[in-house]
Amino acid sequence: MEKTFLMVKPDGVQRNLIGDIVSRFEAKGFKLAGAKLMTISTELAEKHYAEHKERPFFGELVEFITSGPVFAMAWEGENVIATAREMMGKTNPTEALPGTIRGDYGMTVGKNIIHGSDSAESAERELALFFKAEELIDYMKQDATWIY
Ligand code: RTP
Ligand code: MG
Repeated sequence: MEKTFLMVKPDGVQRNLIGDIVSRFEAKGFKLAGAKLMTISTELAEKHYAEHKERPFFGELVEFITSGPVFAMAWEGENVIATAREMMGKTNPTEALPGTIRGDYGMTVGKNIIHGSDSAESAERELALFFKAEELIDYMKQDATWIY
């Protein structure tokens, strides 16, 4: 089954949104495969956001994502990578639709509450950066037959 890497950013943690965000993905029918509260080192932040290294906002981005604890998560389910991105909403919260996480809670592009992998390649790379193999749990959920 497909897996993605999602992370409540430091602003989402400070604004007490971890529970709401976890609830949305649980209620949708996705399965949590791993999660931890952690502080990101500058080295990990630079690796995670390596694709943006040449962008003018790279320094601010790294500074922000390392500025406080984040809630890192691995979620599993059919088409979870693209569906989670839809549930997050557009990168800039001013363009994100109501009903999406960024649309409901975000105000600026720099503090947009949540990160989600944007492709299968990103998901694989980011899950390996943030989780050891043994931190991802493979288990059955009783409600799976009522979802699929
Ligand atoms: P993310 O990687 O954090 O899930 O966000 P995303 O895919 O929706 O957006 P991406 O293009 O990957 O950009 C990464 C993060 O950089 C910040 N950003 N700032 N100042 C700016 O113009 C600007 N553009 C992007 C955002 O916080 C974005 O989430
Ligand atoms: Mg991105």
